[in-house]
Parts: sequence; structure tokens; C-alpha cells
Amino acid sequence: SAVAEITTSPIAGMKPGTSGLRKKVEVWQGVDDANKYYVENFIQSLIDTAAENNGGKMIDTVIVAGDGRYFNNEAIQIICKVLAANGVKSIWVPQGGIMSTPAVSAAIRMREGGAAQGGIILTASHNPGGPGEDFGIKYNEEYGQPAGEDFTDALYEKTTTISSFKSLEGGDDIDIGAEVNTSFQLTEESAVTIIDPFAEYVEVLKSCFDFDAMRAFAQRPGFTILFDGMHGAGGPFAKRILVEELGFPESSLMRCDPKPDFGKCHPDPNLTYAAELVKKMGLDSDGSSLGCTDATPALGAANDGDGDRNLIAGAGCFVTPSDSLAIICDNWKAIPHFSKAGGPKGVARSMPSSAALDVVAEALDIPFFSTPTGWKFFGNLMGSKEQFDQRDYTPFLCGEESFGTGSDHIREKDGLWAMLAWVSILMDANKDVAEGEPLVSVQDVVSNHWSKYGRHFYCRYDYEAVDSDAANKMMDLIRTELVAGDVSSIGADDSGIKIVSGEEFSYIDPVDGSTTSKQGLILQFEFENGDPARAVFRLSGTGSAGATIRMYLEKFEKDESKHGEAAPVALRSLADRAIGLVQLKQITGRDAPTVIT
Ligand code: VG1
Ligand code: CO
Repeated sequence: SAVAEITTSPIAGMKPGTSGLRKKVEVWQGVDDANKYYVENFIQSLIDTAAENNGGKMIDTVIVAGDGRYFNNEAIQIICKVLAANGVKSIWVPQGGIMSTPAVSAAIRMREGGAAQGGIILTASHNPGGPGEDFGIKYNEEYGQPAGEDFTDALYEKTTTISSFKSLEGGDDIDIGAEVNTSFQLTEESAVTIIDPFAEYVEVLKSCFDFDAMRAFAQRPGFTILFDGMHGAGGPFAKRILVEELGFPESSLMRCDPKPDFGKCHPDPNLTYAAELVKKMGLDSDGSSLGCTDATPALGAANDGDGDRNLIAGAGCFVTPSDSLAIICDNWKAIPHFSKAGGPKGVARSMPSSAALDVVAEALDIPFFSTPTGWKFFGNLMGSKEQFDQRDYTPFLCGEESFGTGSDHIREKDGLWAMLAWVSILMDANKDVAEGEPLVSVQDVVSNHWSKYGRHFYCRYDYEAVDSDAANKMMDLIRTELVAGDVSSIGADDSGIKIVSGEEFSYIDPVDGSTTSKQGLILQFEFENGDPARAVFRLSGTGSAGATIRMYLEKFEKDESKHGEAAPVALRSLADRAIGLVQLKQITGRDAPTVIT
């Protein structure tokens, strides 16, 4: 078909956030005339930026895949035409159009016959999908890592000046369901090839874990698992790995068939939105145990829409993502990816995540980093092999409080990887337990960890769809009064909790020296008995309308006799104190958070 240059004009608001650009799907669909070429404008700006970074030459090989949400396949067709018209030679589309974000990251890095230079991932991740809900696009670069801020800033600049884009006129749509290796020649030099969504991802997980040992452990009486795919992209991958490779029964899977609207659920794996799984694990929505039976699975996990997040639970035991990360670190010997190398050579967490990882890193004497929110900052550290003081940080372990965990096997967080890490930990914990004896449980592993290192009580309050001006006003008030201002004059209130200091987090990337500022407001507190605690305030960068305020609460507790309490209960007084100080209710009019995770 013929290449056409089509006149367009800039559309405001195309600045990617924490992870890609997310908008209501109707915006992407161009329902309003002003948005007619929304996808085309964004993709043209994106590949022009990629070409600029490629020495001015158009990139050759790109993967286009999505999490299966509403508009997935239509967007793939539009994007393939724009890519082909711009001279991208090889466009790889997974059979069926669906790939999880970690699987795309793996395929970019490893595909036989040469890696791809980039991946365009159609997802709004944990945001709901379907008519009236969200659609999004993220771009990952040649090591499989999310594009950094330099890239997204340059992309955004281009969207503000764009005057035309290239596409194809005429020609049939490609058949996304065609057999693997089918090629569709779109122009003389550009072709779409249908690829196997699973190949590289299965291979990379096999390199991280001992599949033979896990397959044997899967047969162990009492070791039952439950995986909730939330109707997102992770489902087919879980089926492939857990059932076909490791031999767990089909009954270990729930909601593993991708649906355009995620079955009308919110595909965010937390205690609120993964309610069914949480209940089956014998848990209440605040993470406390409701009691278990013999039928309660030993290990439960859930993914988000694009399969990069994970929720981990045992029977009657919710594991917070920050604890999960610390426990994986402490148990590195159980995970071949780390044990092969004598342990992780570097670890990192996002700043709002709890300090549970820090104390393990300190005990194990591993270099540790605290980064801004979003996986792109980890990508930079992992890419640092030769660059960073000649030190080699591979293997690397990292994670976020927002149910993201991963390592340098790819350059994205990886929901299924986290679950297999826990299978490995349980396998190791049970290596000396005789058949017929009760298994060491997730709860045992977690309690032992807390008695060794102390517990970092943690939870997050999210206030969604807050008026943007009000949210900014509250952040400004924290800046002027609690960060720049003198907090020593603010005494303790009835709760006895005193604010000690305030700080705005900014980050200097140790690899490229770039500074990222305004990454969260940190308030340090002290309880009456001298115990330290903190609250962090941030505005979300993944919403599609209004503002979301996130308040992250954390309190360290050494005393083992107090470890049994539910986190939201243990942190209630701290929450009240922080909310009062920042005048959240007065400024936003919100009495209660939308969710507590
Ligand atoms: C949120 C999380 C962050 C995560 C990001 C992308 O960002 O807090 O930790 O990396 O989502 O995750 P924000 O800016 O809304 O707080 V995903 O799975 O939605 O791509
Ligand atoms: Co996600």
C-alpha cells in the first residue's frame, strides 16, 4: 500500500507520566474530531524521538503488543501502519496481540535473530479498561527498559509542534491471529511478523529459577497455590508457566482469560481489588487473618492488567510488597538467579517503599539505592554494569511498595517472577521437612523475618479523583510550612506524635548524573516513646483525570510481641496526625481515602 503524509495539528496533554501516557479510551479512539489522530500524533512523535536517539536513523525493529484491553487490536493496526510508513523494517506483533509487560521486556532483549530496538506496549496497567475507562501506551527501549525522562520529555516536545504524520493508505489489516512466523509485507521495506508471545519470557524465567525442583515441589501434598490473573495479560503466561511447565493443576488459576474490560474489575492486585483471591486466602480486606481451612491455598498471587505487578499472600497471611522485597533479598540463596552469583550485587527500592529492604541490605553488606517512583530509575542502575564506577551490580534486585518486584533478568517489574521467587523460598524453607509433616508456611517465613529484623508496619492511603488545584494546594502547604518552615515549634498533639522534620525528595542518578526533583514530601515523626515513623505525600503520575494523592505510612517496631497487629490499625494514629497536619480534609474536602493498600 501507498505511504501518505497526512496533515495534523498538535493535541495538548500528551505528556507521559510515571509509566507511559494514559487517557480515557475515547480520547485515543478520537471520538472528538480534535482527537482524530491521537494515536498517530503520539506514535509519530515517539518514533521520531527514537530515531533521533538512533543517530538520526529510523529504528529497524519494534515490538507492538498490548495487555488486551478495549481498543488493543485497533490500536495495533493503526500503529503498524504508522511504523511501516516511516520505514521501520521489522514490526513484531505477538499472536493474539497480547503480551504482558515483562514478556515484552524479555522479547526486546532476547529474541532470536537479533533483539528489538524498542517495544510499544498498549496498556494503562492497573487502571480499569473498557468503554469510559483507560487506555495507554508505554515505550521501552533496547535493553527492555522503560524510556527515561529524557526520552519522554523529547517525545512530549514533539507532540506540541507536530504538523504531519506518515501512514499507509489502503491495504488490508494484518491478521493478528495468524500463525507464528507469518509475515505481512506492508511496504517494499517493511513487514509485520507474528511472533510467539511466550518464547523469550519462558526462557528467561527458566534461567532465574530451578524449574525441575519446582515441578517436583508442586506435587508435594499440602502445597497448593492460587493465581489470580484479574483478566489481564498475565493470565496466559501464568497458565503456560504454572500449569504447563510446572504441573500445577488448572484449578490453581482464576481469571486467567484476558478480557477487554477485565470483567469490569479494577485490575490492580491489592487487598481491595483482588477481593475474591484475598478471601480465598483467608484474609480480610485490611490484611488480617479470618482463619484458614485445609482448603486454603499455601501461596496466593495476583497480577495487574499488564502482568508486571504482584500481590503475595499465604494462608491467612498478606505479605506487603516492601516486606516481600526484603524477604526475597534475605533469602537470596533460595533463588538460583542470585545464588549462582553469590547473592545480589545491588538492591534498590523506590523512596516511598518501606525501609525493610534497607536493613537487610545493611546486614548483608550490599550496595543499596533509594530511587524516585517508577521502574525507569531501576533500569538505569541495572544498565550500569560497565558505567558505574566499574562496579558490576548484576544480579540486581529491586521493588516498589506498589506491588512491583523484579530483578535484572529483564528491565521491568515482573509479577510472575515474584510468585516464583516465593515458590523458591517456600521450597527452600521446606527442604528438611519430611513428607507428611506440616509445611513451613508463608506466615512462618514472614514471622521469622520480623523477629530477625523487626517489622516495618506499612500502608498506603490513596485519595483518587481529587480536584487538581486542591491537591496542589495541599502539597504547597506541606512545602512551605513543613519542609521550608520550622517544625520544631509544632508540639505533639493528644496522640503524642511529634513531627521532627520535613524534606522534599530529589534524586541524582548515580549513572548519568541527571537530577529528578519534587519526588515526594517526606515527614519524619516521633512517637511518645521515642519510636520513629514517617509519612510521605506524593501525587500520582498514572491517573487519567483529576489528581490522586498518595499518603505512605511507615513505623518500625522491634518488639516481637507487637508484630501481630494489622498494619492499618498500628498506623491509625500516625495517619490521623499526618492528615491533620497537612489539612487534607479542609483542603480537599475528603473524609476518607478511596482505598487503603
Ligand atoms: C504508580 C506506582 C508506581 C508504579 C507506577 C506504574 O505510579 O505508585 O510505583 O511504578 O504506578 O505501575 P504513581 O505515579 O501513580 O504513583 V504500572 O504497573 O501501573 O505501570
Ligand atoms: Co502494570
